[in-house]
Amino acid sequence: MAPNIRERTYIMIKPDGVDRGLVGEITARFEKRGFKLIAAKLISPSREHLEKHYEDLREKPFFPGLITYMLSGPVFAMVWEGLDAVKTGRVMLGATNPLQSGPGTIRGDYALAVGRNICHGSDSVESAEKEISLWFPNDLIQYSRSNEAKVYEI
Ligand code: IDP
Ligand code: MG
Repeated sequence: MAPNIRERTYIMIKPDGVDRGLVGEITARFEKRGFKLIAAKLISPSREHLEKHYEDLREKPFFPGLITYMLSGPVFAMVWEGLDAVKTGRVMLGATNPLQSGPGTIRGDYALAVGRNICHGSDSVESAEKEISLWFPNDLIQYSRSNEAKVYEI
């Protein structure tokens, strides 16, 4: 099967990342790696919206604190497309606990606490699809890039 260069992932800069001025830095990493930007917006989501986004974690003891943290300011929501975007996005983010994230990863370079780990990335293609439709319910724009044959062997 041909490699899927159209896989999409949902990446979000959390309120601490926005507040610390890391939007450009984090966005630049995905751009420079070769991923294609599909959508981006700065948004202040409601509590209900965040509870839906994190619904799988509802029973966790840290859930209330997580929602309070996520409500502390706007988030920068993005969709990125490219080869192995979901898995590679997670590798670029680093481990959930920044102390276990290697240098060179976003969390490994800019964060120290699990509850202030500055970014989110979908953990599977299935959750990426759910998250993209939750955060970007309207049709996403379509465009082609001139550099695709420089990024991929096509
Ligand atoms: P992920 O963001 O790496 O996918 P998840 O397990 O999905 O990690 O958890 C969602 C978010 O919840 C984490 O990014 C982190 O902000 C927060 N979180 C996870 N585990 C803990 C914890 O033990 N204490 C506090 N916050 C946590
Ligand atoms: Mg997760």
